Amino acid sequence: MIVSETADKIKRMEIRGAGRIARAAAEALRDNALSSRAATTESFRMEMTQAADTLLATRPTAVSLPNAVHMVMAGIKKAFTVEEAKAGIVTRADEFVTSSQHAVERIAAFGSRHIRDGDTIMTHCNSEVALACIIAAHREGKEIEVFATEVRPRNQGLITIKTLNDAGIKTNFIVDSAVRSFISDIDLVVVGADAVTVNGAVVNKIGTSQVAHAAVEARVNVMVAAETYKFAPRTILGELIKIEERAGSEVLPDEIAKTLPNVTVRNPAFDVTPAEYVDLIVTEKGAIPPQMAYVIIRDYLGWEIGEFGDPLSGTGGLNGS
Ligand code: RUB
Repeated sequence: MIVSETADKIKRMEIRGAGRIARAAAEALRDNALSSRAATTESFRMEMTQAADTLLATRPTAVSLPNAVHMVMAGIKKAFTVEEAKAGIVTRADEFVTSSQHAVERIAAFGSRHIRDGDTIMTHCNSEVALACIIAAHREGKEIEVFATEVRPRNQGLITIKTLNDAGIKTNFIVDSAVRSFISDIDLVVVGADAVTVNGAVVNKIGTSQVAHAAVEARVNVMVAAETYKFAPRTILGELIKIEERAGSEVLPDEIAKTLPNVTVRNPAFDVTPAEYVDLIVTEKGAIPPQMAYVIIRDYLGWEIGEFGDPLSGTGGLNGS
């Protein structure tokens, strides 16, 4: 798919969820490299940087996107010829997509161990990797039941209940504001992440922090499923994760909003759950307490991932090699 098409789909949320966004961006960079007619490495580099910038400008919160882009773009770094540069991008992109898919499978295997036979689970939004943990537990023969939230305003909960239904899992569908009413029926909260900061805070769909808060109050454990490429090296430097604020029309139709001149609709897409509300983050490298997020960034992503600015400055590789 050409870069502008992928970028549009990410912006419109036709491609959504942090993992899928990252893989789509890697694939778009690979296709861009393959179709390039650049005659010199310099012009190829410029073309690819423009493509990377277009993808990076789509949605600001999911750190998987810049991490994936930087890992792929690092393929150009040591290239002398256009052919080498193209091969570098293609190899890195394919590696990223494959390792991302393997990461989801490994997390499902690790995460399902924390789900017990008879557990009732609550999930919020639509996370591929959180659902993979739940489905793996079900396939292992554990009898589980799920409460899935609606997820206003974009209703990602509808995708979640379809997936759970298709997997044959007993599921309850609730409005977001019913979370606290049902939390005492829940044994474990399982959610995904768009970003994990160095201090173990988890950025995920708006409302996640309310779910986690209700869980903590009710002494229910909170498990976050997140691939290592969702951890954010730049937060080491004190940088904050930008929370995307989307159009108010997603919440209230413009025709109604314009009749209410004193009302401003606010529509942040994500929120921050502090580390203290999270019991466990399951990554493909193993399950860690959120306080160990620093170790994941240091040992598996590396400081030079390039997420600090220039997309060409990264070393890339899921192990930072
Ligand atoms: C999606 C969302 C998901 C994370 C993790 O938000 O918050 O929980 O991205 O998803 P949006 P995954 O719908 O706005 O993209 O596990 O699939 O990467």
